[in-house]
Amino acid sequence: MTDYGLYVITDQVISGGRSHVQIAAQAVLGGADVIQLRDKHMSGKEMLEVAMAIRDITRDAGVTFIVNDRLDIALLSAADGVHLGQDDIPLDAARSLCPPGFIIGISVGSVEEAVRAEQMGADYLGPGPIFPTGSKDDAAPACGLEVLKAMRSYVSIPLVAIGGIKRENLDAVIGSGADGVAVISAVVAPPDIAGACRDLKERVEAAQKRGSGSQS
Ligand code: TZP
Ligand code: MG
Repeated sequence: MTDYGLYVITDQVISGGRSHVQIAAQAVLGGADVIQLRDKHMSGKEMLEVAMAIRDITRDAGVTFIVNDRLDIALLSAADGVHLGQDDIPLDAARSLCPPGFIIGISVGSVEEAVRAEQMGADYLGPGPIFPTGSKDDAAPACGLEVLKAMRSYVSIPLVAIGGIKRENLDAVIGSGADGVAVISAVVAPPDIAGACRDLKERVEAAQKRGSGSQS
């Protein structure tokens, strides 16, 4: 059973010069449960090297490793899974290339998308953006906590909420049915990435004790 509590997405644009690998290493130190490598600009060659380095770090620490968009890079680096958006390779096509147990996560912005992705066999969903975000160029308008709550009532696979999540609103996100929170700026922007992760992880765990997600 994969723990999605604190799901950290790497981003070299807002990291103050720190690389994907450095971000991942710090996030693992700070207790992240999942690391997602996300880069919209890197060459395949460079991304595979980075993915392999993050695979080593996460494997040693027992942390789940997911690659955004690039199923080829995920498979070649022996990542645990891939995260796909609504406009990426369709889930069934992706699944046909994956080994057993490979994780496929899907971004969803509505209850309809969430139900469809679950029916097609997604392992977890990334509902969002929950709040406004500056970390995704083409982000849809924020869907808010009400949509998250509605998704929770319609699907039973893990929900890893994303978009504008930080220490101040994290309790409400978990309290609305999320099993975990996916964050970029809340941990990648601060000078102390490991410290920011520790703080968020503590809060996720406390909120999980109070609220309830899918429990899966
Ligand atoms: N998908 C939906 S919102 C988002 C992505 C990749 C960006 C999340 O970044 P932040 O800084 O945690 O709002
Ligand atoms: Mg994508």
